[in-house]
Amino acid sequence: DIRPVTRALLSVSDKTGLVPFATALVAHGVELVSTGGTAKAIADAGLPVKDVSELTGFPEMMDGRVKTLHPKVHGGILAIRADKGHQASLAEHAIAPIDLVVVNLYPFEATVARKADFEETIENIDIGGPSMIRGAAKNHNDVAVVVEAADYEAVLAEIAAHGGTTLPLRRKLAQKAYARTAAYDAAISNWFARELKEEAPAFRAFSGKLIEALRYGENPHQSAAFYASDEIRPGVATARQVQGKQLSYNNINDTDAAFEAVAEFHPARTAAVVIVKHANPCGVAEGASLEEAYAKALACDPVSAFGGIIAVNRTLDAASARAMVEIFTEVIVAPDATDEAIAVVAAKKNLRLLLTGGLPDPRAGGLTVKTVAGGLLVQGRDNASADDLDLKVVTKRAPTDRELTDLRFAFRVAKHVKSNTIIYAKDLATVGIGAGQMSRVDSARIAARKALDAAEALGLKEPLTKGSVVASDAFFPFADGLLAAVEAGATAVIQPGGSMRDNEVIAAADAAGLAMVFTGVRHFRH
Ligand code: 93A
Repeated sequence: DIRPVTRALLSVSDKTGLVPFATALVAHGVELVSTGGTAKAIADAGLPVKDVSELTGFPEMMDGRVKTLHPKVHGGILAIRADKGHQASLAEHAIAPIDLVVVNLYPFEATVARKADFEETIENIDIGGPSMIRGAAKNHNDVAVVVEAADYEAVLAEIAAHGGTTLPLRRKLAQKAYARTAAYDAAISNWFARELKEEAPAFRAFSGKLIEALRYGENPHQSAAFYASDEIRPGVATARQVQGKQLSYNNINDTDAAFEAVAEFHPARTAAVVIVKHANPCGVAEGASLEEAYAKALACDPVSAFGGIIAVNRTLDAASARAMVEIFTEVIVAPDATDEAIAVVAAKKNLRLLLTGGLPDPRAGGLTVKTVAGGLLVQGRDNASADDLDLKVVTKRAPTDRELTDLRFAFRVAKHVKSNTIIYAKDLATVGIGAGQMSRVDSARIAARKALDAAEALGLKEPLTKGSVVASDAFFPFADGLLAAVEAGATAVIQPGGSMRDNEVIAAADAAGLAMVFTGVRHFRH
């Protein structure tokens, strides 16, 4: 199943590694055929190369839209070598077989990323390239197809060792080729969907480029891999890992949760820190500095913070890094870090440090995807920001300025905690987080219980929920959840409102002297 390589067609937009690859092919006696720019690059290196127009008898035309779309090219790629009829067609039409197709496509994704205008983006949709790739991959029994420079070496190694390519390599390359054309078309379709502003309702193609295979998934018996999507958003998928061992599936999931949460806090307004454990925040705080914010976030639940993931919204500095390395932490993720902070983290060999180069825009659109048996559930991101809330006071007492600041803070955090969520906050720090309970009352009680534990650990006389504010991700269906918060010492409440029993809940709040505001926005997160 070795197929010698006599003739190769090279047509690449990204010319990385092209000349050394072409040089090696020529050394192995391979005849090269190329499109305009690729042929020029090869000829400039002093190598023999035939222009594709020589093969087709047609010039490249229509601004390059038609260069390789011709039977002389596609016949040479698709002909089955062992088929007598195909051989006869080759002979009849004087078509030379092509044994190796090397194509990388017009940079459509990069064109979108640099926000080119509509016309230019359209022009960067490659037609001839995918056609050759798909043809060569279909005919992988006879033809090898290479869609990225990373595979040049493997092809050369086989030619050197066997005088041609082996079937297993050609099959692997064919698989990769279709992954590439599928991802390419998905990127085009998704760009159209965004241009048409049809977010959730439009059918979206899903595609990803493999970042790396992971050791395992959520549990050791599950396989896993990490893929980059075509969404342009700084985060764990695009981050630079400065140090530490490979991220695990759970690390990636938790780091994402932490970083998306911390991005809710605009760095020009405040320093903020989020500590995450099992995809839920166990401490969130704002402060005058990251160091201060970290201390406040840690105080919320120092027990859970052990082995957690820390996200910060500003450049990580040495003072905060020094505080962070005091306990065992899995990951620190930051937009950036000072050299001094990087040096502090370096002392902890296993601690992973990720730098993203920026914060994602919490108001940006985009989709979330969840698989269900036999289907995909797709929705627009929850991009409602606490900065845009139109708060409505529903109680006799209006919140004080201080309460109001904490209420906004608490609701900002509630968005990033699994439902049912109850958040107690005081002085721009969470003091009790109740997450993921089936009943809202339980969340309120658990959050209060955790605040008691934290107070005990810190040697305080009373829990920090005394005089706190409370946020609920969704309305209180009954007054009981609210009463649990009153019992814990909350003085003000923020919640979406909209329950059939809002009046009961408001009456209970008034009776307890609470101030309550409705957001009209719900933050379910399941
Ligand atoms: O505009 S196209 O869709 N029409 C074609 O016939 C065609 N053939 C190859 N684009 C086409 N290509 C693409 O040209 C390749 O996929 C490659 O990305 C690029 C290489 O052009 P050049 O060799 O001129 O740099």
